[in-house]
Amino acid sequence: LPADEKIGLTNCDREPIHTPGGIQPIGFLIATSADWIVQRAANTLDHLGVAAADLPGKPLSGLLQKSAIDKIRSRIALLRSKDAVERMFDVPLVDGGKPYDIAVHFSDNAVIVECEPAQGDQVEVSSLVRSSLTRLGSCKDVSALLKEGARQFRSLMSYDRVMMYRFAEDGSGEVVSQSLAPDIDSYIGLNFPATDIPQQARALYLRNTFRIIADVQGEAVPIEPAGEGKPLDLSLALFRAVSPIHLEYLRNMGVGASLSVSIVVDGKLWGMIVCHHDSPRLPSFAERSAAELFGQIFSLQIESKLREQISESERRARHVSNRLMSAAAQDKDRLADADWLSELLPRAIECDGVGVHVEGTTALSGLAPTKAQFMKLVDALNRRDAQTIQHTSRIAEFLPELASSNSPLGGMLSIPISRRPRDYLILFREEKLRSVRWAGDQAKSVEQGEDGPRLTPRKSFEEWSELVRGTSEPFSPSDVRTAESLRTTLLEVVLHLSEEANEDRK
Ligand code: BLA
Repeated sequence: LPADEKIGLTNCDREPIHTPGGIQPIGFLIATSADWIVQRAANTLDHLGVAAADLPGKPLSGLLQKSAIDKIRSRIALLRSKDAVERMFDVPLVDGGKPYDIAVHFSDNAVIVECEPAQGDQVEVSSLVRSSLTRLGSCKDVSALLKEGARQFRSLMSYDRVMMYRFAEDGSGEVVSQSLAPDIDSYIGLNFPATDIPQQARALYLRNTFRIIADVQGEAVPIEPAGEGKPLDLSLALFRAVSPIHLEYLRNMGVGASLSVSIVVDGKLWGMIVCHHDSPRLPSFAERSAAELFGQIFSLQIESKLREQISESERRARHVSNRLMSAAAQDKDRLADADWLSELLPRAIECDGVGVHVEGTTALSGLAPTKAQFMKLVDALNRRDAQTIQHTSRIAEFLPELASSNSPLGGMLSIPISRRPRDYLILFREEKLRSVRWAGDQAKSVEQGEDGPRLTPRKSFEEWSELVRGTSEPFSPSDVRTAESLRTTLLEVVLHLSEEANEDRK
């Protein structure tokens, strides 16, 4: 960001993090043209004995031995898509020199070659992944998978803190499970605003599912030459230098190094496995491959459990629908029995309270507004489209007086249950802030950093609290589908009852 711009909720996502102009000094980087002429380079002095600034324009063959270049070339031939990265282990770059691990990929018209000293341990790690994946196989649902996943990932990668971070629709997120080394602070249940992982970062993590920050104190090494032409796009580069804003955030958290792996479900960034280490940490190339593999398989497992969850909730919704139908057929007053409804309905659609308004009678149960407020809500619904399901995660949109009243209500979903307007079944949800657990003092509170006090998890939480005050977890598309089908059932029941009433009158 330009130096005079203050960090805020709107400019975080304008930082061009894919072209930072530098790398983390994990190894050295060379960008070449298709005919193997070096275009740009970084950090080559320690590794090849030549300053990066002296390399542009020189052929790669003057730097690396032929066998190494042949290997790289054969790997490049394997790159099938523009987002693919190919790797090779233990390659001696110069005659008699130390072996390097190498990653290659395309960036615009350049080939990017990233080389780092080999640690040579790939075999052992891949068998470790296998055993941790076996444990995951026996998890029965998403929440068990998240818990066990954190535990397995920590035993695989040996970071001090491993968290499963799950995104909400609006890009904010929550730490939903964790595994900690002894004496490490807990972040479980903490929620953070979307800006903590801004939009362009989330987009990049969908494309490149692995992010490593080896040392939050480490200085980035510039890519030479810096000024000429389009900046080098490092979206897929492992060594990509880190946003200074994010580095400060991590330092304020007391973190020395981080690693994160995306959890991608149905093509969307569903969450991330986020790891912290107290001190700098660079897992070996092979360990990182294992982490990526773990992330891919873990994502598939989450996806499949979520599918099961959806069919299970559809099954429950059908069950609730049947119970409504048969109970109302036996006793039509049942439909005005809010206590019964507030026991039954949360099995189909998560809610904390229920209100019904049928044929002039009103009943409320569980978390609900006062009767007077409820009638105002019904009026407000009647003034809008009274024939369709309406819902909001901020009930004050319908009942403005709640905005300033410190009400525990967050969202509502209304199901019109008569042909003509006026009769409704309304579900209420609690304000999210009240249902969220805040680990409070456990998160390190850190004083003013160079970008202000904003960049700490605690400030983040406070800011997030302001954003979500008065709102609930939104009703999902699947909640709305369930509500539609309940509405159909209820309309049938009501229609049937009124026909019976007509029969009786004859
Ligand atoms: C990146 N922010 C990230 C990443 C995480 C978080 C996990 C991915 C990189 C990594 O693994 O470290 C956020 N980390 C968290 C959260 C927790 C955590 C929420 O441990 C909770 C426990 N960050 C800000 C603000 C800005 C910002 C205000 O707080 C912008 C002005 C930016 N975060 C930011 C950027 C990145 C980022 C730019 C991308 C870093 C990169 O990949 O270069």
